[in-house]
Amino acid sequence: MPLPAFTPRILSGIQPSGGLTLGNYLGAVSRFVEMQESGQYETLYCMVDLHAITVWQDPANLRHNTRELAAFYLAAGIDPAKSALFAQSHVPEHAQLGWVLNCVARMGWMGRMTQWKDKAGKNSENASLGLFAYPALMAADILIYHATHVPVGEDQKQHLELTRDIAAKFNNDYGVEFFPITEPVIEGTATRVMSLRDGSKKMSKSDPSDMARINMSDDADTIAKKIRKAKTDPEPLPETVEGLEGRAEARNLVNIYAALAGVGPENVIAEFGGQQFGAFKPRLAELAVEEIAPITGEMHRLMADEAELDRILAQGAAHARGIAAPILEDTFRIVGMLPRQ
Ligand code: ATP
Ligand code: LTN
Repeated sequence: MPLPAFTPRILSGIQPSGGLTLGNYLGAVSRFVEMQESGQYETLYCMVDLHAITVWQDPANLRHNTRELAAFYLAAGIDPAKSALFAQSHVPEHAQLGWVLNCVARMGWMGRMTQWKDKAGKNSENASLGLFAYPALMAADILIYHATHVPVGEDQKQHLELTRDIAAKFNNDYGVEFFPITEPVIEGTATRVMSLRDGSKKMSKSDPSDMARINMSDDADTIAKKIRKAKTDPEPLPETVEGLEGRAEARNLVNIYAALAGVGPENVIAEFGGQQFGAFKPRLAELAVEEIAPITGEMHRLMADEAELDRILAQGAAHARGIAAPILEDTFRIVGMLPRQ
């Protein structure tokens, strides 16, 4: 049976766990801005601080990182007049629905999540219960707004499939058509920006090597150095996109260039095909600096005015609660915690 029509609505989140990479920008925030500007959706973006504390966070750092992430969103183009921007913990309905969904999700589903396996590692007995339940809270982040679309990087695909399973099981268990079956939006040339040191690994803020990533806080010289030293193979760039097959590092640099320039990889190959990395890398560095430096500058400006940032976040949380509260109330009615209407 088709589900009722839902308002086209976007929710996405990033953890304020410190350090923001070019992967977060190209794979997530730049896409969030595009979707905000498309005018086709209501847009809500948050700092998922409840997710961040699934691994220990120093309180002073968490406060700082949450403001820094808010500044990043704003500097990259999230406009508080168009999108709700808020801290997840300030909208208590996330955690409240999270509990209900903990009771819908199955242990077996959670145990299969690759992020859980990666992050808990061999020492899962000592991982927090929150880290295990992480994807059910993520489902709540999305479903508390009846969000229809969720833009994320490729690494979040499995969590979004789980969100769909949780929504379908809730609907089925209670015989309702209440939660939408959310669509992941994993599009563009930068859905998986890879490490600069190893083309088979995701560029990550938690990589022990700082040379593996470009941080949004890196200055021009650091960015240029990291790109100059990025791992490549000895061949020149291929003449066709197909020629990137089996050349993970070359493909990654071409994709980063394409995403930064807002073109397809075929345009980058048309311009640089046949050239050596020695010629391509300085051009890539220039482009990266051109894109990142104004964002970093604006982040610093915004972070100097904490009161203004906090005001924007309070306004975002109030807006978000206006949507979330009636959906939580309906959920409680469905589950039997409030009288039927
Ligand atoms: P970690 O790398 O420590 O696991 P993370 O950066 O993946 O952290 P988040 O900060 O929560 O974790 O990620 C926020 C968003 O950025 C998600 O949508 C994620 O898919 C996206 N993202 C993160 N890294 C990349 C990457 N290398 N390429 C594309 N998208 C990315
Ligand atoms: N798990 C995500 C962060 C996240 C998220 C969300 C993304 C938490 N809740 C809701 C999209 C929608 C990650 O990037 N690590």
